[in-house]
Amino acid sequence: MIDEVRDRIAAATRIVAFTGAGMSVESGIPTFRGPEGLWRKFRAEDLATAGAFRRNPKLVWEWYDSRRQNMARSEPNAGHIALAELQRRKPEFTLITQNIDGLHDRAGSADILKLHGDIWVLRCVRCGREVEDRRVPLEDLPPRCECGGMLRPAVVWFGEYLDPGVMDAAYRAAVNADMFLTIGTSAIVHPAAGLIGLAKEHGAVVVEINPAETAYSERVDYPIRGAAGEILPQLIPPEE
Ligand code: BJW
Ligand code: ZN
Repeated sequence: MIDEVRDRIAAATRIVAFTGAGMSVESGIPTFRGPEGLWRKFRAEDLATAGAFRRNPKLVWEWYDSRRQNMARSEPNAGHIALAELQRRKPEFTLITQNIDGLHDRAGSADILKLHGDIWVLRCVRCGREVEDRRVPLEDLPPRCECGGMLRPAVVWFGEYLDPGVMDAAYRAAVNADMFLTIGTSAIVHPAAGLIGLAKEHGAVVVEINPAETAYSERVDYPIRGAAGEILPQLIPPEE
């Protein structure tokens, strides 16, 4: 199956790569779901909400700060690097990620559609100002804006809307794709996961790269069971 998919990628033009937390596992960043996804006995679903932040901003910030520290120590893996290389070969390539860790940027990918925001950007809950802040660890939690308001991570929590401009661009890329790679996502969080079915309905060949089955496995054309950092370099080999 790997050889066939490699040839199809080489022949495709409008390729979309859609990535989730599994993309960064080999960089040392845990996924959300499964036994590794717990942080101090809290589930992501209990922490990644505006309600949790209102009730206990310090607790939610401690979670984000500990993740920022881990992400700052991590490096892009061979999978991130292969996707950046694919973009250099294919002018109509689009990278859509659910990840907030910044590893695609650091691997050299451009024009990334970040559906769930960016952990390195902070937004004031009072005046809305956004600032990039890469300090780890942050000194005082929660961090404060110049206006005195609390800063929050500029990420998308459950029950919050995704940026409509980013989502529109993602829908357009999915509808127009001839090849759609879904990589390292459990495909249960919407509206992001809906992109896979949308691409399929509009004629894309769908490839899934994941060591485990997902909510979409039965509907994809090529389910490849394996780790992103091992499979992607095989699908996107160095050019002769
Ligand atoms: C590997 C690997 C290796 C391991 N290589 N792979 C329709 C139906 C039902 C519910 C809804 C619906 N539409 C909307 C909802 C509600 C909700 C939702 O989807 N809930 C579901 C849980 C059911 N969605 C929302 O609330 C969204 N907003 C919205 O809909 O707004 C409209 C609205 C407004 C008001 C009221 C109602 C609706 C927003 C969703 C935001 C998600 N945010 C998070 C946190 C971001 C910030 C942060 O990081 O802290 O985004 S949650 C978390 O899940 C994060 C991820 O991006 C997202 C997806 O997770 P992902 O990436 O798939 O990770 P995992 O852990 O699930 O899977 C990892 C995979 O990797 C596994 O499959 C492994 O096997 C694999 N793997 N090693 C390759 N080496
Ligand atoms: Zn402010």
